[in-house]
Amino acid sequence: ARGGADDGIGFGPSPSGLPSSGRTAEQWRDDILDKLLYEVGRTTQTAAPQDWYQATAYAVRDQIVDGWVGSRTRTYDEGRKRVYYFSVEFLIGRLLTDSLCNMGATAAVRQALNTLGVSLDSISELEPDAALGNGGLGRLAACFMESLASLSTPAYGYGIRYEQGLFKQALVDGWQRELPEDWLSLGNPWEFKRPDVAYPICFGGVVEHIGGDGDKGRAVWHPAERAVAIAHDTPVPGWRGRHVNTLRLWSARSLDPMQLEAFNRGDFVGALADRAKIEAISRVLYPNDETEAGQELRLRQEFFFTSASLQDLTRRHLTQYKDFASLPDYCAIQLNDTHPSIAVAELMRLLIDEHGMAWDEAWSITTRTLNYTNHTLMPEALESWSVELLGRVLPRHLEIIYQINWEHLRRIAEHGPTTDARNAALSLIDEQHGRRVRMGHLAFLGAHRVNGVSALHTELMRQTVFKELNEVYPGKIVNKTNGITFRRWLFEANPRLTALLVETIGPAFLDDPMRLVEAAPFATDPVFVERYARCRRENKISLGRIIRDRCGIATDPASLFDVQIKRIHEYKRQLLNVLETVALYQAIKDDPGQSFAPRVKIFAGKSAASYVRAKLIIKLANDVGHRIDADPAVRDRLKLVFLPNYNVSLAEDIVPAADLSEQISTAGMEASGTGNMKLGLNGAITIGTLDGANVEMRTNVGEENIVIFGLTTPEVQAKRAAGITGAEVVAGSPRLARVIEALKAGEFSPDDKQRFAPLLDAILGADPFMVCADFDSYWEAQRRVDALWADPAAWWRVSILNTAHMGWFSSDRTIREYCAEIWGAPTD
Ligand code: B1H
Repeated sequence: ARGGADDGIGFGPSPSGLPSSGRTAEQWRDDILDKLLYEVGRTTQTAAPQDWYQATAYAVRDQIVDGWVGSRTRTYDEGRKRVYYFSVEFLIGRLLTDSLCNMGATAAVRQALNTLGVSLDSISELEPDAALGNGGLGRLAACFMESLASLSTPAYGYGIRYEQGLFKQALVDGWQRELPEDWLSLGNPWEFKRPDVAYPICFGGVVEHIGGDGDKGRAVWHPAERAVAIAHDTPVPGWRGRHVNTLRLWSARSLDPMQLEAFNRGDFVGALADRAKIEAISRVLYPNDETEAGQELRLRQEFFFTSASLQDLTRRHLTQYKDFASLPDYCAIQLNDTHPSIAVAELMRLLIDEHGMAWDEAWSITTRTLNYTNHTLMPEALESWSVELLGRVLPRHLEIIYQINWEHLRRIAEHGPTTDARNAALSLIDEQHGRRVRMGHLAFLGAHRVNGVSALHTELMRQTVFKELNEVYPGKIVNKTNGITFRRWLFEANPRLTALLVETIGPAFLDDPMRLVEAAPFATDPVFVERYARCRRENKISLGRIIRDRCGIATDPASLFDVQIKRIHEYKRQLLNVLETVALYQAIKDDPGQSFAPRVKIFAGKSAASYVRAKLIIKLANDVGHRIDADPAVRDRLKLVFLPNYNVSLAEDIVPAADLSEQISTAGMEASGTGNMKLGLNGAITIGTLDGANVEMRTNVGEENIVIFGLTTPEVQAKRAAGITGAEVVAGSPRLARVIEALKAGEFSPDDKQRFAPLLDAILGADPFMVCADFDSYWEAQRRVDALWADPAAWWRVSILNTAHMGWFSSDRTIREYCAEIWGAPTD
């Protein structure tokens, strides 16, 4: 049911192979000149590249706004159910190229700018990445927003308008340094500030109980502090610009510019300090990935955006539908991990205290409206708040949580005998670690559905963290395997391959990703193979320029580009990859005659600022890279480069140029992964463990088209239980032993021979991430990769089949599943 008169855009074929809107280059030229003069206040004579970027963005935005208004009207008039995606992170990246792609305007705008002597590519690069997220979780939220719009599902993304996004990473002598990210310093042409859309957000104070109903009754909260949340809206156009949703991000302001009373008393500094404390809420993104910060400011951030969003959507619902009983029929809320899980208590509070509803009805509405996605089982990432902190910052919410827990444990007791141990596992309160509220448990109880993000991860949720809750609420946990938007990760990131595919199998796959499978028969067609390989080569030349500019290292596009790009984490095992690089270096030096594939190992990724071991892994990769680069004996056969400041835009440059995709986490630890899908879609062959969505990638592409190695999840569990140390493993692996020896001897850190001792101690001891245990298997898998590389026909067949079989990993498929099985929300 795609196409039709209502979109106002007559998409037809264009030279790039992508559809184009009906707007001509002349029309765009007029629009851009108009914006340059009246929005930016510059003329063609005075315009700097930044001004051209702004003018172009404003011109494109105008076209988006028409669809935005139309989408909102349709949602309202037709009484369509709305989806609300609550996420403390949205890792968006740049919006100009994305908007142009979805509006079908790339070719015409490029041409319009050309006639003005301006290059679209160079002004696009002036746009700073909106980096309001850390990694996969935040990027997933951005892909989902794009797919929701592309499927015409009415949706709002709700989050925080951080003034500073994820820090910029610099490498100083191979060490990570964090620099502030001022993405808003030159303005943001995509957002609309809504000073009139503002809600009070309260903290602290005391609670007064009014009326009857005991602990389930109504209360009045007398807060000690009040902030104001102000909305900033960014339109999110879907593919072909037909439907446009809203990303609404909140910024914090103090209630009155300066607390007047203190000001009048003469306490200027005190008044300003209170203001600064409130405005700090939306100042900066916490740079942790999969580690809990546990600080008061983080709790305030989480409550701030959750409360504002709930106030906003309940007001919208009440305005349209007049009462709350129908809330679950017209509104589905998704909690992206536990970060917004205070929503369970806040929605209860709004319904009971602010709107006078009885507890039981409020609970029924809450648990039919909220849903929760879990993204990790790693203990250090499972959020919990101490009762002391929660009671101080959100006293009324702590009461509500206690009451929810009481009702929950009472219901369990009614359903038959139970034990203390079982009750302790089921309780919202963890008594083992000094009385803490388990936010995952709270989200679970408050949700209609709880989902994991890959088949394996969901099964592990049932067996581990939510084992007891799953027994009490069987069927509540469902799986929704992650996906990625093909618009950004294929059409925009890889225009060469996209054009080739359109030419070869026609444009149908642009709207139906499963039709990529029609490329499969061409995997053995010499003409197609040659053209596919040429796309890759050109992408590698482009990436080679970036590597040369940023790392000062020349690369040969004939080498195998072996890529590991993601946050730096011990469980993701960049260390395993570096150790294998050292082993390969030693093997090449031993016997230069051996036929290893010439490789460029490409790393990129940030470490949390406080994650000492991860930062040391970055330093090790850099030290190994420099050593190899300085050695003429291997220089043309092996290189290791570490590209600084990994972000969405750099990913868009690396992904289309990758031959090999490293997805080598310890089995059972990567909930899904999404980089694996981006790289596979662009034809990189995966070397990986049976972890996260790699498992489903193997099913989709076939075992013969993926290189799997290493311990499986049950084997990891068994090894761990057996308590075998890394040192024992090394004793049985001469190759690994030699690598360890070289590192111990300081071969890669002659200036500080002990530098890497902490890394070695960790893997030689308990080796929790099985780096030693998986080393030989990984080495052997890499040699299978070498053998495949030596047979170009076989290599390209596998590569093309990866592209052809990745359709299922479109986030459109994921979102359709959420709509049908969790949200009851419409598509199209
Ligand atoms: C994922 C996180 C995460 N899982 C806590 N958990 C954070 C947890 O700031 N924090 O406190 C930030 C992030 N991120 C990732 O989610 C998984 O590791 C990936 O495997 C998965 O693909 C991704 C999206 O589901």
